[in-house]
Amino acid sequence: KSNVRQALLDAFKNANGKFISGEKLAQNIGCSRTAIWKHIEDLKKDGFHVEAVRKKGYRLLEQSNKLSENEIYLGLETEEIGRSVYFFESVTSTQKVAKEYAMNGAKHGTLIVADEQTEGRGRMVRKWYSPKGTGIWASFILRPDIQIQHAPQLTLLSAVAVVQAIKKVTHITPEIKWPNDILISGRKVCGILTELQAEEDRIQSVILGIGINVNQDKNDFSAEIIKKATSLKIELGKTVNRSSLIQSLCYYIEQLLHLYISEGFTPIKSLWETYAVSIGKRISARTVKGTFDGVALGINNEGVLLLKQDNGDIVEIISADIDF
Ligand code: BT5
Repeated sequence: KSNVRQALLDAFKNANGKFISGEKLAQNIGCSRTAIWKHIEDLKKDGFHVEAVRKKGYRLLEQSNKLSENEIYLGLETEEIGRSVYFFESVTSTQKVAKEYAMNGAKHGTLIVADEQTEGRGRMVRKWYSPKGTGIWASFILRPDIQIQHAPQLTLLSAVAVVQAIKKVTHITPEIKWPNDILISGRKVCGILTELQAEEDRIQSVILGIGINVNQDKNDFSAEIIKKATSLKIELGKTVNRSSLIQSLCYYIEQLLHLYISEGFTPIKSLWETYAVSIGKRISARTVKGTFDGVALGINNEGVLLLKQDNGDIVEIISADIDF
């Protein structure tokens, strides 16, 4: 990535939609006006709307809805999360790409985003539909200094981050269905997949996969999921800017991670509980050990779901699909 381009984006960001002259840009960034002009042409190719007016200079108009590394970088309010961002037009799965980057030493906060996934994955061997140009298909490489058994807490932390980011950008407050579904009006708008790479009992990296349905229309969903899935556009009635949502997601992940590292899981748990749908309700949990029916009491400090069966026994559910 070119430094000039980055500096240019920063300058536009600071100008807040006002004009800056080519001369001033060249001076501040320390390159020729021709170089500025060339980089502006590149930005336009990436979908930025840069307006050029004689005697006034350049200004950046509203953001485009095309994803790119620079589009995500512009407006990022974080120190670590998303600061290293890699964008791909099409990949098999961002989880796969992120794992390779993690193995090659990618730093904490590195973000892999794709416009399309051809083999997007859910938990187990389930499929995650990731059609082109409509959603956020993203994997974060995290290197938190925590013990392996606490890793499931990161899924819950991420769910809170997704809820807060969606709320910030759309003013809709989604609900969390334990452990990893984000719902709006009872339909799934986002799924989260947390995968670990560990050695002995130390975490090498956590690959946090987040899939958000953003701009799909109703008929964009396959028959398999049309009844249970939704998108932000369907719920809001208008298109949502994906870059803004990614930036917001980075922001909340970073904030919540700071909170988690400094104060532990307790504050994350209470945030999670304010957004959770199933607590206090009768649910049915399908696990590898069979199906358990009862009332969901809540989560414990490990992020494990507590289910009270009709005979009064309390079962700890570590991983399951929940019906209610
Ligand atoms: C999940 O699994 O919900 C985790 C999904 C994680 C996707 C992200 S995208 C970026 C990263 N790269 C990947 O390859 N994956 C991650 P699970 O709880 O197992 O739910 C999977 C089920 O959700 C499927 O069996 C379908 O029923 C349903 N589903 C599939 N695609 C969907 C979509 N786009 N929207 C809503 N539901 C969907």
